[in-house]
Amino acid sequence: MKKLVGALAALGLMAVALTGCSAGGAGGGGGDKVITVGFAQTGSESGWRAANTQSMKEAFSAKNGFKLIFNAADNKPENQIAAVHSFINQGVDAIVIAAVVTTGWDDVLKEAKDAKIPVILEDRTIDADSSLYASWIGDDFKKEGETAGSWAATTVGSTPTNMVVLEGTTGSAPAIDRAKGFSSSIGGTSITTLDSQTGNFTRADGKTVMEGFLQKYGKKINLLFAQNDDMGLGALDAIKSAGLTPGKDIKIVSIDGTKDGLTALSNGEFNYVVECNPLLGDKVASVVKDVIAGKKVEKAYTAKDLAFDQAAAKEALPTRKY
Ligand code: GYE
Repeated sequence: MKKLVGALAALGLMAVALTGCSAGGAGGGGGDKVITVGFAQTGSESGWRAANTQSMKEAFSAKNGFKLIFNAADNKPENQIAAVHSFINQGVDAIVIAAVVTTGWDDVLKEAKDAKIPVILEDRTIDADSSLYASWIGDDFKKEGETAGSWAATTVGSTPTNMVVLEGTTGSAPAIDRAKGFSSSIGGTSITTLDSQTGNFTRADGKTVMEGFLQKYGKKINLLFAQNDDMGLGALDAIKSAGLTPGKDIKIVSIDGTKDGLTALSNGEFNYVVECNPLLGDKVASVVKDVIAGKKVEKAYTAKDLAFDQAAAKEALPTRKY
């Protein structure tokens, strides 16, 4: 169960630092049979996603013994289920899924199980029974939300503060879990949520939704929680067009830690950024090889995430990989 995965990850029982992990068993073709993997990616909504796709393509390369069948679902759950069906029909050796939403997976995962094709989840968790997939490799979204919320609580929580929230894709694990984590951290503070709406993890929608918030609430808004960098970056345009100064009139906290997000932070337009590591490819490839070789793998591998204030962003930017 997703809840179990979350609980175990929260307890740190299965915490594994992915940074610096080699691909383990994923190195070299060495005469082994080529492993055909179908990867059902969400789409191409954000800078985080671009980095994740690149990391996956590099890890699942021919050089590493793979044939990758890549599908991007344009963030439509029905497209993604269709892609997984097609992977099953093609008889791939393993299926990797970055699930658009947490729900609706049982039937197609049972089909994969009947066809004896192992499923590995990367990035996003799902609600299906954990017997339907071999492993999950990703980040602790609830903790990211908690970290962002703790910053807000410490920085502005003791004075009356009106917050607006740009949520990620409705029904996605990061949108659900980041909201939960953030709320738990700001409980008992003077932060009030004026409004919370989805911006679908994209810059364009972040901008449009922020324009709407500004029309409705104007200068009342003191704080923006953007559930990813891209929506926060889109919101910058809306805030500047409204004649306000981002980072000052409206403080901004976001999650991901992309180069663009950290640049906005180092310029003082964002105030705090919590990292979500997208470079999961090597670990996922190594787990896929182990599963296919019949080796025992953990049910969950959680990446370690940092958090940045302005000084930390300036220090990190010159060597930032994504
Ligand atoms: O934060 C966002 C992306 O699932 C963690 O999806 C990922 C999220 C990430 O579109 O930018």
